[in-house]
Amino acid sequence: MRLSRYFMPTLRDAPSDAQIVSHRLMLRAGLVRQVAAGIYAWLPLGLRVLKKIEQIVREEMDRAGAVEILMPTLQLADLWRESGRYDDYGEEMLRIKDRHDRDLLYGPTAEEVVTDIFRSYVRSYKDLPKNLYNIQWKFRDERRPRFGVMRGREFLMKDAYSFDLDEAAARQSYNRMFLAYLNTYARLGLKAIPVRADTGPIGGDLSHEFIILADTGESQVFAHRDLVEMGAPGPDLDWDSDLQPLVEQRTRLYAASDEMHDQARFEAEAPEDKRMTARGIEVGHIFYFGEKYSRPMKAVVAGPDGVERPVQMGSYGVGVSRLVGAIIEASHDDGGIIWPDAVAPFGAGVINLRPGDAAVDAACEQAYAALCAAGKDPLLDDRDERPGAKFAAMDLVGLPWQLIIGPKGLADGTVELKRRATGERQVLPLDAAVQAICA
Ligand code: 5CA
Repeated sequence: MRLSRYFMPTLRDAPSDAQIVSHRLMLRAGLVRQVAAGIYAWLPLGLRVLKKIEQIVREEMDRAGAVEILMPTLQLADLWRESGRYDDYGEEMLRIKDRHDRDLLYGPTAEEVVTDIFRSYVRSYKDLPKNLYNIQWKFRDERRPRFGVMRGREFLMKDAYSFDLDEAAARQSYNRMFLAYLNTYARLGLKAIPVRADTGPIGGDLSHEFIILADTGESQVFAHRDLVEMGAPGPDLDWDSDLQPLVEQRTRLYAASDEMHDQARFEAEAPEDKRMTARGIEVGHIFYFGEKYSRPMKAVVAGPDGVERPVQMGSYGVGVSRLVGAIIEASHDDGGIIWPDAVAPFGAGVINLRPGDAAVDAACEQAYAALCAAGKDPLLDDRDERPGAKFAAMDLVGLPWQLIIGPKGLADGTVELKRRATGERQVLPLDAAVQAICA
């Protein structure tokens, strides 16, 4: 992409109401634009990051055996009356009437819709297990939308729903999602801690939140330090094997968010030097709730004995749009964002220090073509701007590599290559610089 033709409206200063660094940087780097309180338009750079996160989440869901569908944002109130949640949900639910005076709502989650889909087609244990997920916008009329996309009213969520014949099978489905989440966050360059959690309005009795550590996080976490150091299981899991030992390894050590915290247990289970208390951002939440929806909504399956019973369900959410902010909270410096390679909006920035200079233009075009051919998706800053402004913009938007090409270096046959994360700079021939980016 050539910046002269792109739309990347960077700002020198962030609006003063942006309280946390990720929100300020998202506005300054031109990732999003607020349309109404807690409702954002995604600008080209932000959309690229959102799509990359979405794709990683999708690949890890698919790997763990979940199947993608797409449910609508608008739902019928009648389905929620069946589950009994229509009246319980309260003011967070955005309620709408259509021209026929039917009650609709903008879905805050989709247990009812997916249960209705399931019960329409599946009747037998032979079709189980099933896990259906979608990546779709949700709306919750939060009392205090804040921190930009981190606590929005409209936000993008990946929500998966598992269906099993009995509790043991449902536990296996839960474990699959538990481990798939750890792999997902690891690919996003994040260290997420699974903590025991309250189930809230989703209901049920087994639940974990996935929290990444950040000082600005809304959640308080209490955890055994060894858990923080424990890695993700990795993609080469046999997803059909017994996953309980891997999950137990990660749930044995104390970890809880504020609502579930028990100080006496924490002190008994973690020696003092291993006790970590920190703030964090909830980037995922998984629930096992058994028959909470299947029983009232009559989603039943026949077992091998021919007897029908309510299907056992769980639901599994990832805050896809929240992750954009969360990743920035975890990875930035005074100059701006530092994108992990996996989600960077472009693989490298090429800075033309003197547009109009034939030799510099030619070298930039050569680098741009080579990086395109290698699939590195470069962003070429070919604008007629001062070098200082170009450096600042490139640091702000945080692409992993900067390839800086100017007349002085070219006279010696060299360009400059900067790694955004470390600030490390190398002076080397153009080909070698392109190779280093592609390595
Ligand atoms: N039905 C379940 C799981 S599918 C559910 O709705 N879970 S949830 O309420 O915990 O939401 C899932 C994830 O969405 C949260 O972990 C969080 O990362 C994200 N999320 C929730 N509310 C917001 C919000 N207001 N803005 C941005 N992200 C949010």
